[in-house]
Amino acid sequence: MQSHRLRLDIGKRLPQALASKEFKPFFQPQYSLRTGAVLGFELLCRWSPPEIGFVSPEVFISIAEQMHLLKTLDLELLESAVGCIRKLPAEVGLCLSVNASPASIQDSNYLDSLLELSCSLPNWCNLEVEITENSLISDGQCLKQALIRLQTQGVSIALDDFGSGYSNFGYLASFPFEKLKLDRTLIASINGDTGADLVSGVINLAHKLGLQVVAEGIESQFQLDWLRSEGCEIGQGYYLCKPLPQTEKQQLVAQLPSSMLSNPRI
Ligand code: G
Ligand code: MN
Repeated sequence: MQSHRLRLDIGKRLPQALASKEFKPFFQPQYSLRTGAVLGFELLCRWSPPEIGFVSPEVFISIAEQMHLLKTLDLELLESAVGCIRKLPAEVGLCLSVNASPASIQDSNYLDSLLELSCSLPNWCNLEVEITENSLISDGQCLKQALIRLQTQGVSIALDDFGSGYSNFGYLASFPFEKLKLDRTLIASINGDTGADLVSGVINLAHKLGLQVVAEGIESQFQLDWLRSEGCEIGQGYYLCKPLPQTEKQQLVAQLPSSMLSNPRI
């Protein structure tokens, strides 16, 4: 009952929150597990209205989707992120990863706006779109066309949360993915033998198909060392770095390229 009430409150607040730009971009660094260098950032949305407090993105994103406000939210977030990225020193080559909902991706107006924003990124920053594996089930063909259009315009595509739903190996070869992101539940499972064998197999399979592997949700040195030994190329997670707000990131930016570009834990 309480959560129903909360959803109603959030729904009422959402349009105003969007208009007054209360949704803030956060950036979680993604590191090369070979060199420790920052390769890019995943763009995450955070919202803490004063009268409600922190609202989990899972909650407000599903409400925004129901209210048909998710495309606007996604694009506004990307627009602020592009502003942040443009402040970074030009010599770094980075990737900006954004989570896109399948409904948004299949809307040609959204796709046009996304491509326009991607053109306003500095030329040393590539845009990458993350699509969750669950989204492929509903309308695969239409989504595939949209992803091919993005790819031909220079946007790379990553398959997100792999291993969290009904993972279908067929998708790996038939969609234009460049990266496979292992879901954090898979990373949490590598402490056990069965989990480790499974994840090792998935990493090998991805490599056979020419995909780079990104581990999300790395939370310990054990997981980090194991993933490096298995040849996983890219990692992100609280153990390496929490998502950074714009202001904190700007301080980090001041330290570029030396300390920010290298994670001492790797
Ligand atoms: O579905 P997707 O992978 O895009 O989700 C990203 C979410 O995961 C973000 O909300 C982010 O805060 C969270 N996250 C990032 N790193 C970690 C981590 O190491 N552990 C956990 N539990 N969550 C994480
Ligand atoms: Mn993601």
